Amino acid sequence: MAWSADKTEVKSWNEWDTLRHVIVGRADDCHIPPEEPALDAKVPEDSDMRGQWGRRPQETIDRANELLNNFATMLEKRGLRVDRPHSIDHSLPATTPDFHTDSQFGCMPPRDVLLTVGREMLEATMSYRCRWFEYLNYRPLMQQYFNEDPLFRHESAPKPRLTDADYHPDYLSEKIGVEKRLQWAAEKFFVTTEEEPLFDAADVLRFGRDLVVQHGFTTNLKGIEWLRRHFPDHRVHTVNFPGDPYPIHIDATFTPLRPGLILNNPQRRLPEDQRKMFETNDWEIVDAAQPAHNAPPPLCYSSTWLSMNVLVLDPKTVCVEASEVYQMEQMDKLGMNVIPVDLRDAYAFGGGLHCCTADVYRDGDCEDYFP
Ligand code: ABU
Repeated sequence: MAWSADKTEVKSWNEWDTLRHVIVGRADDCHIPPEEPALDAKVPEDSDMRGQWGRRPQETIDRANELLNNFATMLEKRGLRVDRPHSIDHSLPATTPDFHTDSQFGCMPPRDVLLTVGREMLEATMSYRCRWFEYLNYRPLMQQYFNEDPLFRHESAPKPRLTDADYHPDYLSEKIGVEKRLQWAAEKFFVTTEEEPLFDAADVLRFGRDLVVQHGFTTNLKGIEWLRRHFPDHRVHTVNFPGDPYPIHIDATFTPLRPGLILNNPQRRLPEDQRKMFETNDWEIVDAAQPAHNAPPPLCYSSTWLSMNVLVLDPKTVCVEASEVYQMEQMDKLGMNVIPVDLRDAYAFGGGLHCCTADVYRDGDCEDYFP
């Protein structure tokens, strides 16, 4: 049956089928959290974020919200239904019997927290202490979907304890250096240990029957094993990208655009032995264009490769950040219709166009793209 805006239905099996209903994050009350092990490991040693924490300046929150609101309005004008999170008070500390941190993060970006697989939305374990309660920003929406869609499955992965046993102390030293980080990434030695299952939803890409999951700082092997057991009808593939010294979230590294075509970050190439399933099924893996910027904007956790963090609206249409001229040009050459979206001033709040959204409904069913 065709999708109707009057009826809530949760369903999304992949990253590219026609998007009808989506969540767009908000910058409300976003904080830079105090130092903590896994978050620290992601911040480059020369970053302007080192040693800073507290509520983000109001003018930057307002500007990011302006861009996120414009993005949401543009999607609505194209006929999509857009929902927004309900911000909790992120200035409150996150405290459990096992840890305490003085503030939380925000309700950006939803893609890190919510994983939609078919008719299910799964709240990820998360791996930063400051993000432990972040699912609460989305609970009003989850309750609404549960009330309105009788087939919706609302799931939450086991909340991790996030004691010090979850983090390798080697990553806590003041100066590690990029060379050492690259060596550790090649050895698959990441900041998170195998104490308990950990994953962020943005480490998972959905290809119908197949889920491709990045092993890195925010997702450990036990987290991937948990996903494998949780989705027994899926094939779950572990990937890693040794060229990335700060490996969190797969969506500025590996970007499927449509069946048969994936962009790969040229500095973070998928190793040869992990390409087989794509190559034997005639999928093309193309190097992404260079970012247009030499550095991320101020107080930003992410790399310049948010250039390839795009939102696919359907297999022929893609939203690309408006200043990313090389990425837009490449998309055009690949036969995509490009919608430029101004979002760079919101990058600092946790990411780009893919990060700041979470799928609720896409057309299409669960296909097997790698028979
Ligand atoms: N959340 C995506 C960030 C990835 C990157 O910094 O490249």
